[in-house]
Amino acid sequence: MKNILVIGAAGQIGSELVPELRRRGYMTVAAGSGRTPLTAALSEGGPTAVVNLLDADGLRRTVEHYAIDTIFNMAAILSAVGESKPMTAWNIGVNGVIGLLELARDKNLSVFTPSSIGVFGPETPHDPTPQDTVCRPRTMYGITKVAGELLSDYYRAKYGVDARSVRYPGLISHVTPPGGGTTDYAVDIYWKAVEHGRYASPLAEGTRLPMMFMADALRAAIELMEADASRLRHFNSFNVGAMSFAPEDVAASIRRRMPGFELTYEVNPLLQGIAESWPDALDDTTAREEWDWKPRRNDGRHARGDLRKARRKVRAQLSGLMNRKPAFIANAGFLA
Ligand code: AKB
Repeated sequence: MKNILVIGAAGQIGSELVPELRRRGYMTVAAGSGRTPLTAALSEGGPTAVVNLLDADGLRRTVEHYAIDTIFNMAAILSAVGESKPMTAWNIGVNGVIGLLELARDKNLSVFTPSSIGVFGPETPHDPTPQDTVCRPRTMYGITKVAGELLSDYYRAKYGVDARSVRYPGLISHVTPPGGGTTDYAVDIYWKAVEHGRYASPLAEGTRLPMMFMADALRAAIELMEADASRLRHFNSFNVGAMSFAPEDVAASIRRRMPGFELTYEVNPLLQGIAESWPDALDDTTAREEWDWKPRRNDGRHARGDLRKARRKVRAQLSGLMNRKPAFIANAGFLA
């Protein structure tokens, strides 16, 4: 891995992955679709490109121009949006991925396309969800992710393409808001806490989902791509766990900084249905064994109730958020 192209660089993961790769010394081209502008940090920190995942010729030209050897494909239509735009989800998640794998086959590229806990469904064991298990999702997002995993393994077996991936849980970050995911509440709740002092959760009390802070998510992607291929038996895709919590757990942690914070529930049946079909927690033993995966910011993944460490992380996250919104710090008086 030397010259890297990050597709979807303006998105939730891409916008933090690019600086991390550059910090680690990789020549990294930040590629957006042109719809969402790249942040100044991305465009001033190194080369950029406008790339449409579905434009094979444009993608090829960018790969050739920068002598790219590795692509991180972070373009995605998340679970909730996928339900209202199934064809777009299919185009990005399946047609985009197979086009990329064809290019990788031709140009001898390594490819990382994230998978998700969305590959699981109601028949999957939920706590913890094993590595090799039933993958029968009920969302278009999940279907595209299963197809992406299978296509990636197919291109690896048939054509020797170095395609690897992890199944991300819900990701928590404060740099770029996520868009259209079922786990988004875990980010949204902080913004609403800061802005309004209250939050109406679209997921019901007790809805526990696997979650991960962005720093770990970036490490998972980079460490898997740096891993010695001869140690890997699974390639697409690895369960990666960190922690699990429900809306009331986040609320409790926010209240430690903001005692008046109010959590109510306005359950969204679509999101609730998706969340109930997903794991409570992930068994990531395989990733730990094959490439030494270890989350740095976890809370004892399976420990219901004991969220002491998670709350510390949440407070740190809240501080990060407040650093971005100085006006709200003053208004809310958090730091008093
Ligand atoms: C979503 O909620 O759609 C994503 C995911 C877990 O893949 N955050």
